[in-house]
Amino acid sequence: MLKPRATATRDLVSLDGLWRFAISTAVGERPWTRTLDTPLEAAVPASYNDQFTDSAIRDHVGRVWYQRTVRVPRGWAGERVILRVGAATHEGRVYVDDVLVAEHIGGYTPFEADITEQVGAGGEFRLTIGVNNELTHTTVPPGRITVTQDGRRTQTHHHDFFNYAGLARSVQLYSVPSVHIEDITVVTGLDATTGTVAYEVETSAAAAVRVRVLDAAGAEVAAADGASGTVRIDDVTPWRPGAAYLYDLVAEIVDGDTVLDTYTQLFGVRTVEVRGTRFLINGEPFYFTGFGKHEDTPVRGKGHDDAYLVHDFQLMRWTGANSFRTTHYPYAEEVLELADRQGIVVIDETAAVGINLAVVGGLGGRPHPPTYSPDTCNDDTRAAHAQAIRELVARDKNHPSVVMWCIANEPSTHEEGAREYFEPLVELTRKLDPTRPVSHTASLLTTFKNDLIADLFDVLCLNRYYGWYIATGDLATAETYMEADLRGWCEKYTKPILITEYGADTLPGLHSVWDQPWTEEYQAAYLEANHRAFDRCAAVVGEQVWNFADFQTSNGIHRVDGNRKGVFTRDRRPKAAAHTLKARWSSLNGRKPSSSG
Ligand code: GCB
Repeated sequence: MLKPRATATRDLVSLDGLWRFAISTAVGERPWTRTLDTPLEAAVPASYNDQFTDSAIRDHVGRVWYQRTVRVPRGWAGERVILRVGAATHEGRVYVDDVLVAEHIGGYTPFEADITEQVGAGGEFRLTIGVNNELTHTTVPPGRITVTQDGRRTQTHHHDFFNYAGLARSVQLYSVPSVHIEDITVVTGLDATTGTVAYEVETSAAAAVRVRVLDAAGAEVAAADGASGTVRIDDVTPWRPGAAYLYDLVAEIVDGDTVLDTYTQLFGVRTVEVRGTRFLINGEPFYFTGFGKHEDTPVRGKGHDDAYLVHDFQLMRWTGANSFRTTHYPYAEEVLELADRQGIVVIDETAAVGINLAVVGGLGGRPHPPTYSPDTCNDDTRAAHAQAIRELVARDKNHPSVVMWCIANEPSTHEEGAREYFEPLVELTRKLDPTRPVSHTASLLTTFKNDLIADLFDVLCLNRYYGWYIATGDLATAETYMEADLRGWCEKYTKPILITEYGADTLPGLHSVWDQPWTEEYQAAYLEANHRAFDRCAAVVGEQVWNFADFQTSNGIHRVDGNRKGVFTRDRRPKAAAHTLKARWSSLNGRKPSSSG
């Protein structure tokens, strides 16, 4: 799926700004058929929850309505008019005047509607988008709605981050010519100093296609005729972690000398491979340093914000991080584009977080409902999960920064049904993209002894909290537990191990001379104890701390104004641990610590 761009044959209009806004209980039936009768306006892009002071809005479970008036540019006569919603969390319905033009399930991937038949160049229309935040056992992520004694509906789910909802990404209107490019896929290879670029251009109707490859200076380095093929770039400059280099693939639909449509797809030439216990980028072993993140900022919630994006990348670079995981859902496309340009390596995750009812039983393994059953995660959940994977790969396949797919965070992997649930999803991911490794992350409840699915995946991604949820405050024990855990996996599998989460909640300003959880010193010492264990295991190919920054969660006794495992506060000030990471990571430069055993 192409990201809309203005090109010589396409125009793009942003519909961001203030929209009329109401929750469903505040307006009557079929509110899209008239001007929304509401005193409220909400900013787009942003989650709506924290924009208002009314808890009935913040905690509303169900649909909300956004509406605005849109004028189609007068020069668009004869063009196709497409409306694109960057994300409607978790389900969206789009109306142009009285007509339903699009419906989409899945809160973090874009969707579009061709509204050419409903609108006219120069004309105005009423655009209404209904967004529903409900999570059930057949959505991704899953959740459950219950009704309180006083009749309020409440939402529960098996992830800790706040269920921010609304239109958190841009809404855009764009034009394309009647015969146009619908999609482009680029797959690159490296053959010594030559880059290979296999491309495929999909068009809306049979048409003559030509492509040109331009280097970063704009010089043409390869060209071909035809909608698919392979071109070669001599003396190629590969895309490398920390040293990004991007080429343009200029695709054109031509009729003789006339260009009917043109779209430029950026790409980088790089390869990714898992060989034995190593993770190779361009044939060289890569050691991940970085974070699990969230799209989470005050007031905006999960709303995309370019200033935070720039600043977060600056802070990551400052710590010496070379990578992050899009925990726990696909991030805005702008995030991946900046990662492409800055050479930051990305593990791209679906929104399948919390396919796990064993968490209800806790670390003590108390009885809990089965995760995989007709009444819990079932065939419909898996179908929604498969669709989430399809949409993720369709959107992000061309980003050189994306080196691995992560199809689920901390699912239940030891229960009956886990293998039946995951095997087809792994197969699907490999079919959609044979070029990238596939992973999921394993929670503390998944051990090398009880796990039923690790062999299906390429990399063992472990989320481990020794010294926090286990051996709390006892870092000597934590270090031995961590090492024993790693050794267990190493003995059973010849696969790279990536520590995708480890972290400790920390209140900035709280200090102690002793190993006291919640202090800044403890967070730093916790990380160091874990690092010593990682460094003793040769199969560990990286470490991503949980979390980059403090983030908002649902209310709960484990959380003090959110999850405080951030190395930075929610307003991006460093805790002491940020300096600990900077000292370790700055010198690594993508290589494994030399002390490694
Ligand atoms: C995890 C989850 C993450 C939580 C974290 C925590 O294992 O993957 O979403 O926020 O633990 O802090 O408990």
